[in-house]
Amino acid sequence: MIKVSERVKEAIRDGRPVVALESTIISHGMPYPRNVKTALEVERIIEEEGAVPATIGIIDGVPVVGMSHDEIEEFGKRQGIAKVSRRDLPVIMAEKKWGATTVATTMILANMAKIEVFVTGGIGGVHRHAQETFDISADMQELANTDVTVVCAGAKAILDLPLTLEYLETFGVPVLGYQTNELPAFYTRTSGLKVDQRVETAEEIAGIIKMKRAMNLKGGILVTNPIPQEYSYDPKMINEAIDEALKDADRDGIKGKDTTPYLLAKITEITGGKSLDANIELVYNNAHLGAKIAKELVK
Ligand code: PSU
Ligand code: MN
Repeated sequence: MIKVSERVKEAIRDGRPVVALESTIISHGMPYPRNVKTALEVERIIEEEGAVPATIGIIDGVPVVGMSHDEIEEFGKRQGIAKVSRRDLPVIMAEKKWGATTVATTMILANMAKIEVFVTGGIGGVHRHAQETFDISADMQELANTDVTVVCAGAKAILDLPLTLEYLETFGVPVLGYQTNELPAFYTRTSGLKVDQRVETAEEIAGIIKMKRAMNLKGGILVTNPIPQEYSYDPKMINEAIDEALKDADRDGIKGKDTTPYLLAKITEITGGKSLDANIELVYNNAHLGAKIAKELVK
């Protein structure tokens, strides 16, 4: 029921490194045409590092693992592509629609295709005031249950970061900090919160993934990779933008699956596009690391 591209299929069969990529970041995370340019550049970086990229999305109800450049272009351009998390997957497939995969759905499909490493920007998590709203991203439960390592730049401060870490702890998800002791907060390198374990190399990360697999401990691993210093955003300015975006969301009555895309677009608007530059650079940075981990894993 899923279509794996020939290139990805062959790479997996031959034991070569493959890196999965999501498509919600393309259709709901960034504006056209920079979304397409970024998605293609991420694929190029992964290839340059010696791994095979597999961008995942749903086309006419068929999950595609390893979209073509034309398909990525269409994904970036097309209006009205549904944001597809775990609960939406059977619906969008049965109704033969187009769907952009979130972290949760990309993990599910990568796992079906036997891809172990997945690169993105930021994950969904426990939202602020989740105590009242119950708004916890399905990404959290997917990390708890699905055997894929997710490389990200931490999580945005649109979330409640301490609660997000508590949730991951409860569900047994290791949170690794690549060359850092602190959980990175997406636009900034620090959050004041500790990761479970600092790791120095891709080899060390691969060692942890292999051990988790050998022990049959189900679930993912979260690798957090801080944005490079030169692209990181001023913490005061970004926090002001985030607070403003949260207020706007409240005023506009934004709820459920619309919350994250709304906040991302608002922050881009408020920062005059500067946050988007940072967002793109951190994804590139994650692509380098993800490819290196995938290469170590197949050794
Ligand atoms: N956070 C970001 N950028 C993103 C997303 C989250 O900084 O593009 C996207 C990812 O696809 C993630 C999804 O899986 O939003 C989470 O949405 P929700 O909170 O509705 O689960
Ligand atoms: Mn939500």
